[in-house]
Amino acid sequence: MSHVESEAGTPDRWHAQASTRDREIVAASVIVSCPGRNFVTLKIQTRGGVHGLGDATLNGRELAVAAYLREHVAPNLIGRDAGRIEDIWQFLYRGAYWRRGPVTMTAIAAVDVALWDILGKLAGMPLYQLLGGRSRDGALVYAHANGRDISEASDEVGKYIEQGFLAVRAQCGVPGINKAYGISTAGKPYEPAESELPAETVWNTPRYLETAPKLFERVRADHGNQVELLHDVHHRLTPIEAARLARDLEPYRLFWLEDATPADNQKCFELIRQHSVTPLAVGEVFNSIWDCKHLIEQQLIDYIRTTIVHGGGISHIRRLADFAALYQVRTGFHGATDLSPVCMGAALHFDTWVPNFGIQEYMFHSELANEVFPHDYHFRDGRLHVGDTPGHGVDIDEQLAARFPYLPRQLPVARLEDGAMWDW
Ligand code: GCO
Ligand code: MG
Repeated sequence: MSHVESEAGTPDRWHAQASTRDREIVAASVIVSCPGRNFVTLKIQTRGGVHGLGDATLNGRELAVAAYLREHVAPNLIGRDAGRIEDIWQFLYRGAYWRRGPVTMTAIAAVDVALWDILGKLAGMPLYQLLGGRSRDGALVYAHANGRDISEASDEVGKYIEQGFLAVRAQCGVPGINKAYGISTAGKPYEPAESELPAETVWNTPRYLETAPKLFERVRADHGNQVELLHDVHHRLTPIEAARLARDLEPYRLFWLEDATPADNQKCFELIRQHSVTPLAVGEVFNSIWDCKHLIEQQLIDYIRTTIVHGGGISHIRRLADFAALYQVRTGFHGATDLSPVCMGAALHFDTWVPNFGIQEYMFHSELANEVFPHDYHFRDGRLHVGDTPGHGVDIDEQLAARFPYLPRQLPVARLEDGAMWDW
């Protein structure tokens, strides 16, 4: 299969730098590596010697995406023109017959981001420039503060403020709960996928509902009203419980309350909205514009968190962001450490351009992960700033990556005290 046409002699820069023959995809390889945690990376190479990278990491289900890419996607890419980003997206989405779902959309995202990266390198431009240029100097980010109890969590918030963060997410342990969501193991950065088989945690809603407002009362008392505060419920409440929490938190003026109830049935958010003006954020487990259509159209949320990596890449998230803008819903991309620096780089370029930007989640990657994925974005004055490297500005040291083979790791599960399964 070949899509090679002759465009020799065309004078403009694009054609001067890359004829369609140079843009032909000659290789697509999947790199699975565990520099502290598992990452899946797609590398696409062109005949002209340019390569692009896309993140394909789906936490706890990494090898499903790796196999989807290796077995079902890569053979379809060989011989295609890397410049036909939209057509390749449509080919992988419509052409596969089986649409949507986290595995498919993560695989499509990896291809899409790698192609945008190639386009940037060919054009000699950073990705934000290709999207339409800068809308802002840097992307406001929020850090993760957590503690075993309220006082430890509030101290952690203080440490991030000292480091220059303007927005901090706060989570704390709940008395009587053995492992509340978001709390790290003794001094280590928070990483939920810690064991080969899922850790079993226990959940108690009444205790949590009692603790969370006290946490924010204390954080506001300790740190004042300047810092933006966020909180993640991680899908644990029923709609009416979520409504109560959202109302109880109103005095502390949260930037957002995240995943207050599972969003499978989007109408559930109507109940929360009827009772509270606390801004709501949803979407890290969504993978398509269709997953959030009702929430956005009915103005049931304020921030959409679907990411570049799990939401079909730049091409699809751009459609989602434009749709959300019609309803004044802003972006707030998921940015936990299980999204690789490749995703972070792409997300930051998007954040730098997208008019309806809200905030970007930012958990620090380990030093080792940063060495495996050298990048040019950096934190300054509460914001992340992208560089002007052509493409998304993130590369991979394949030799170093090869030294850290895949380790099976799964996310925890939650059960109620009587043993019944609950949402983690
Ligand atoms: C967040 C998320 C994470 C997820 C994790 C799952 O808001 O950062 O909820 O903590 O649980 O990314 O892979
Ligand atoms: Mg979350």
